[in-house]
Amino acid sequence: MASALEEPLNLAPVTEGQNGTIGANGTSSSTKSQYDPNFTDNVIKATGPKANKRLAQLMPGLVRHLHDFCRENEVTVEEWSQSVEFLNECGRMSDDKRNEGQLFWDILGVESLVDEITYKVAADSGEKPTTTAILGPFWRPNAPIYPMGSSTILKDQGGDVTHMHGSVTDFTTGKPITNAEIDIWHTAPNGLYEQQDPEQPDMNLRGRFYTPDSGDYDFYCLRPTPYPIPFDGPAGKFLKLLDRHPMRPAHIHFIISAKGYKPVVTQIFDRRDEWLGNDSVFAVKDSLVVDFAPKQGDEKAGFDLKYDFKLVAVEDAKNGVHGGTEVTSA
Ligand code: MBD
Ligand code: FE
Repeated sequence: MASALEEPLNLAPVTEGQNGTIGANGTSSSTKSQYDPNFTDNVIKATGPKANKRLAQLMPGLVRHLHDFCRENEVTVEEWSQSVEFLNECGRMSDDKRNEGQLFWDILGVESLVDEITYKVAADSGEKPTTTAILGPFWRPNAPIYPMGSSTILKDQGGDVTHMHGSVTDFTTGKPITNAEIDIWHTAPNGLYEQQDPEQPDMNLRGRFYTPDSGDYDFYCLRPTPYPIPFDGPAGKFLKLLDRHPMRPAHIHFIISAKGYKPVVTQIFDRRDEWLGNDSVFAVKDSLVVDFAPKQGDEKAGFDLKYDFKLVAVEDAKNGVHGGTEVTSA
């Protein structure tokens, strides 16, 4: 074929649908479809042979769903512009203390869904259901490292001090796991994480603990408080437009990790919480609901919570053992 430069400029009409840009689009009587029937396929076909493999696998479905969605709902340019502004607003609002993009996916249930997909039990494995839960937008890296038995409470703001304890063991063998990291974070009684609240000391109500040979752990934290997810940004506006509330049931977040084991990201929920069945980010799972027991004889804590974490070794996970942590009540 001669090089394009040597050819005379060809301003003849492009064949219908050739580039996906000129087509029926409601003007041609040659097709029953209201829109260019080749448009979506042309967008999908634009992906080249050296594309990232996973993206090449994902994009046809994503483009098809998106295009069908726009066609089925007759989305207008004005509406689409609002979605662009919404995304940009999420971005502008986000920094190292605020993650509006994640919050948006959370209120649509998408983080919870991919959490379920990631950790789902193979239908025929017969293993106990996993009890992971979503990370959420408020985890911070490098929480302070404390010795066992210490408290994550850096400032007295009231609330019910809880002595939390239990063990970290291998899900398959039942053996204790040494040097497992327990990373915990939760809100203050005013319903704010420390990075949302200038009144709280940096890293308040966060901490990391490492298990000794016994695999046992214990520390002091607060019995958590139900709280509204931040609704001063686009995610909040979205909730209002959908006539939805922003409340999350009281919860404590954890990441449990140990060398050679699949890390577990999870949350536990207080059984007494009125929002348990109505979480604005859809993260509650039955097996993560726990009972705080009144505690006697400990002047530091009014409540006791026992919780055992069971991790699956990476090797066992490869062999089809799924599962993460499992509750053993006090
Ligand atoms: C949170 O505190 C949270 O844990 C999740 C998952 C989403 C929004 C706020
Ligand atoms: Fe949270």
